[in-house]
Amino acid sequence: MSDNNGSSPGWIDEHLNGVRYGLEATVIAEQSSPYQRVTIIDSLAYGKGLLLDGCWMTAERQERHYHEAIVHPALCGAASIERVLIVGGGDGGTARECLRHPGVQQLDLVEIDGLVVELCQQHLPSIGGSAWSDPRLRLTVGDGIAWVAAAAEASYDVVIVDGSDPAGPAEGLFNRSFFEHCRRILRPGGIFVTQSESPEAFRQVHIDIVRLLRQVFGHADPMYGWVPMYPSGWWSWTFAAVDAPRYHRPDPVRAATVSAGCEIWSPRWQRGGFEAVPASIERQLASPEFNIAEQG
Ligand code: SPD
Repeated sequence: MSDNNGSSPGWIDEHLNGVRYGLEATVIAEQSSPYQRVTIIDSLAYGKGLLLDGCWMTAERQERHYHEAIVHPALCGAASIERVLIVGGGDGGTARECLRHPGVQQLDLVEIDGLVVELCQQHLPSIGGSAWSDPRLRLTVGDGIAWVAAAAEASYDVVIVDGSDPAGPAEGLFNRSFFEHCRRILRPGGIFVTQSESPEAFRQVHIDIVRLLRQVFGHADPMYGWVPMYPSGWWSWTFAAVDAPRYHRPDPVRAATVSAGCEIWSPRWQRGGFEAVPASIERQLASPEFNIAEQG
């Protein structure tokens, strides 16, 4: 990433595998926590934004691509949505979208890095919006992996993992043991979802996540969309359930409640996102050889 903290904008880039993804912007705050470097920028194209360890996380004028996509297929599909857990999501955007559903009675948000919450509340208040003052939100600064391991069996209707890439503090959010605990704490009819990286820029990571979730939950399907500031811009979220892939069937009343206020998500957009599995990934996920080779 460029060290651009002057008064005039310069290029700020995430570098990945020989490609850089950049915005013309000014750094307005940068601090290190025990977990990572937290950077807030002000960009010409997308407004203020957040990077963690030099990787793009969110920005005011495109965060809806990500937050609407990770929330509404789960919140519209689960049998009940009274109790919802978000692991990560310290910018507040996922919480804001969850709390647009009147059926949510308690939303636990467990973010490991208090500095992310602090800087986002200070510099990016529109992303969390009214979520930060909503009495249904219970914010805990702590380890989401330990939270999930300690949570009672069948205690959440929806579990949302809004972490960063599988390196650094988010690494433990992508393994079998974590996913098994997430399955254990889901109520019958519940839905799990995690951001599952880019089918282009993180292809193998993406495939491994989908495959592992299918093994652990029984049903798991990736939904594809776009987050223009992320590597390649092409992104995915993978939804999982034990009893049935109920994330494919949005409840019409819940969908109608939120869809008029959405910029990206609608039941139709969601159908397209689940259908848009690239042919080679569909073959790879279906291949018995691939699944045997990947086990162990
Ligand atoms: N490569 C970036 C992946 C980031 C996923 N989480 C973003 C946080 C937005 N709430």
